[in-house]
Amino acid sequence: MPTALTETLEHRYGIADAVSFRDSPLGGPIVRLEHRGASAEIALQGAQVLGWMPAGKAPVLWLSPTERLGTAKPVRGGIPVCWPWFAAHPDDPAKPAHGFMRTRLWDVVTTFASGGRARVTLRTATAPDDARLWPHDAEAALEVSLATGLHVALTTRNTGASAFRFTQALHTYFAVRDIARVRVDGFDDLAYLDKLDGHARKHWHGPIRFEGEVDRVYIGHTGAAEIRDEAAERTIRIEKSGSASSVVWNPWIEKCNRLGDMGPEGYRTMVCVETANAGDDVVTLAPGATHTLAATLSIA
Ligand code: TA6
Repeated sequence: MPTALTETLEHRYGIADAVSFRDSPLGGPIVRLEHRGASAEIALQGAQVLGWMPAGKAPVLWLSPTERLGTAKPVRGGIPVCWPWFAAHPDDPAKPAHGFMRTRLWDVVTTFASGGRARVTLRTATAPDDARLWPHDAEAALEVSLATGLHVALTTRNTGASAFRFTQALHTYFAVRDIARVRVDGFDDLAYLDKLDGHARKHWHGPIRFEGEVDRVYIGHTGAAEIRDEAAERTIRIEKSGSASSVVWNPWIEKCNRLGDMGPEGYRTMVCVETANAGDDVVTLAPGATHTLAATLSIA
C-alpha cells in the first residue's frame, strides 16, 4: 500500500512508462526512471541514486545489502550526495562526514520524459536550524537524467548575502565482479592526497589497481576516468564537468569489516570513483551565483 506522499507524487509528477513513484523495500519514497529497457531509481532521502540498470546489462552501481532508508544513517551505495562539504568537516570533525543532506528528504521539482530520456530534478535548501552546522544560505538541486547513459548534475545556488566556500562529491559506488581484477584509468601523472598517510601529497603514475585499502583525492583531475572490470569484461566510463578532483576509494578487508554495513566481503565487488570538488578544489560562490558538478556514466 503506497504512502500518501508516494501517491501524491505519482499523481503530480508521474509520467506513463517513464517516471513513477513507489515506496522502496528499503523503507522510503523513491522515483523510478525508465527509458528503452533501462531503469534508474533515486531515493528522495538524500536525492540518492540507488541503482542504474542499463538495458540488458547488470547493475552498474553497488548498493549495500544491509542498509535501510529512513534511519539516521545514510544508505551506503549508489550515489550519495556529499554536500556542502566532502569527508570530515574542515574545522569541526564532530560534524557529520560528507555534509548533512544525505539523510534529508529532498523535494521533487520537475519530471520530464521524451523520446530521448527520462529525467527528475530534486531540490533542497539550508534551513535556519542548519546555521549551527553551516552558517550560509544555499539551495541544492540534483538532476538525474536516464538515456543510454546516466547523467547526474548537482547545482548549488548561493541564496544568501555573502560569498561562501564549499566542497562536495557525487560519491559513486560502482559494482565490479572482483576488485582484484579491476583497473582504473584516467589518473596518470596527477598529484593526489593520500588519506591513508595523513593526506600527504604524492604523485601518481599509470593505472590504479587494488591490493589493499585505497583512499585518495586526485587533484587537477578534469578528464574522464574508466573502470575496467576485467572479470566481467565490462568498462564503465565516467565523464564530468564542474570538477577538478576525483576520489578513488576501496575500504579493503579491515575497514569493510569495521564499517559493518557492506555485507560479507563487500569490498570485493565495489569501487568508488567519485566526481568531486575536494582537497585543493574548493568552490567559492558569490551571492546569487550557481555552480554545477556533473557526471555522465556510460558502459564503454
Ligand atoms: O570518499 C571516501 C571516504 O571519504 C572514505 O574515507 C570513507 O569514509 C567513505 O568516504 C565512506 O564514508 P561514509 O561516511 O559514507 O561511511
